[in-house]
Amino acid sequence: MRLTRYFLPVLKENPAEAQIVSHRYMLRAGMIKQQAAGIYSWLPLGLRVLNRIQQIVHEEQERAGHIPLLMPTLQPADLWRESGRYDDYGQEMLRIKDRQDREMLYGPTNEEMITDIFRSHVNSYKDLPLTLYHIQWKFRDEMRPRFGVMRGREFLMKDGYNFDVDKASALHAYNRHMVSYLRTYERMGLTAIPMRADSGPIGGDDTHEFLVLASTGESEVFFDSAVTELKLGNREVDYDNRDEVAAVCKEFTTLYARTDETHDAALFDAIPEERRKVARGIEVGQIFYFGTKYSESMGATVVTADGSKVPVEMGSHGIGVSRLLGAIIEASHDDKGIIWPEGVTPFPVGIVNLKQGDAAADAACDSLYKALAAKGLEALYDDRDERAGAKFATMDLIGLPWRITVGPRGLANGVVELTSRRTGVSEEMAPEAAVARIAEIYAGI
Ligand code: 5CA
Repeated sequence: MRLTRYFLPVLKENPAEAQIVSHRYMLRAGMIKQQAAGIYSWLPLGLRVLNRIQQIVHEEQERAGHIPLLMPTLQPADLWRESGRYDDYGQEMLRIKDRQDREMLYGPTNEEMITDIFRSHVNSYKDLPLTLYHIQWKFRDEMRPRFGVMRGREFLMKDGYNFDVDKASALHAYNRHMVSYLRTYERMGLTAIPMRADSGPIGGDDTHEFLVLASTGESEVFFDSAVTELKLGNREVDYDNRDEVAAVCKEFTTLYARTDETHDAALFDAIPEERRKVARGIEVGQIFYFGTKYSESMGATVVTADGSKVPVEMGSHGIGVSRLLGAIIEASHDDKGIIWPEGVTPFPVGIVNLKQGDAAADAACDSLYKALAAKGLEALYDDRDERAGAKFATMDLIGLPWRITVGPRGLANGVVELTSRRTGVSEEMAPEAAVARIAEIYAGI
């Protein structure tokens, strides 16, 4: 993408309404525009990252054997009357009437609708296990929408629902979600710690929240610092193997890590003092096992192997897709701007032409751009007729992890400069070597 042909409305000034760094940088980098409290347009750069995050979520869900579908944002109130949540949900639910005076709502979550889909089409244990998920916009009329996409009213969520014949199978689904989430967050460059949590209006016995540590997080968290060292890495996990999946969950949930809702001071005090940490965290996901809470009230049953009819065992599992942009920026930035991890960056590399209009510099940039494209890497080429300083400031603000700087002086010696946004370290090399290096960096991503 050539910057002169793109739409990147960066702001020079800090927007007064933004209290935290991620909100500030998302506005300044031209990623989002507020349309009403907690409701945003996603401008092209923001949309690119949002799409990248969705792609990673899809890949990891499908790897775990979970199946995508798409449910609507608007739902009939009657479904929610069946579970009893239409009245319980309160003012957070946006209630709408259509022209026939039928009561509708903008879905804050989809337990009722997915249970309705299930009961319409499945009635035998032979069709289980089944986990269906979607990535869809939600609306919660939050009392205090704030911090940009972090606590929106309209926000994008991945929500998945498992259906199983018995509790042991449903707990395996819960564990599968935990492992797939760990991998999802790691691919986004995040350390998200599963913490025992409270189930709130979703209900249920077992629930974990995934928290990214950040001083601006809304939750207070208590943990053993050793938990932050745990990594899933590239290990292969067989999602059908219950013991293997459970062992990974055990590894990640044995050390003490809880939110303030479930904090137990006695257990916490038993941790060696130097490892006892109190901090703040951003909740980027939550998984729930709630058994037959919805299947009983909504009549979703299956016939088991011995011919008896039982309510299906369920759980629901969410990832805050749009919130993740804020969380990633909170975890990865400096005073010049965002530093995208390679896994989610809107463009893999930026090209800065120090002397636009100089025949050699223009030609070198064009050929770099094409060579990168030939390797499947779309560069953002700053081809504006601007000072070098302004071009660097834009690149630093929007946070592409790698920058290739091209100028007449370097070209006279046959080199361009490759700079890491994270370390600030620059290296001179031939243009072909820079392309090869970028290709190598992104090969496994
Ligand atoms: N049905 C369940 C799981 S599918 C559910 O709704 N869970 S939730 O309430 O915990 O939401 C899932 C995730 O969505 C949260 O962990 C959080 O990351 C994100 N989320 C919740 N509310 C908001 C909000 N107002 N703005 C942005 N993200 C939010």
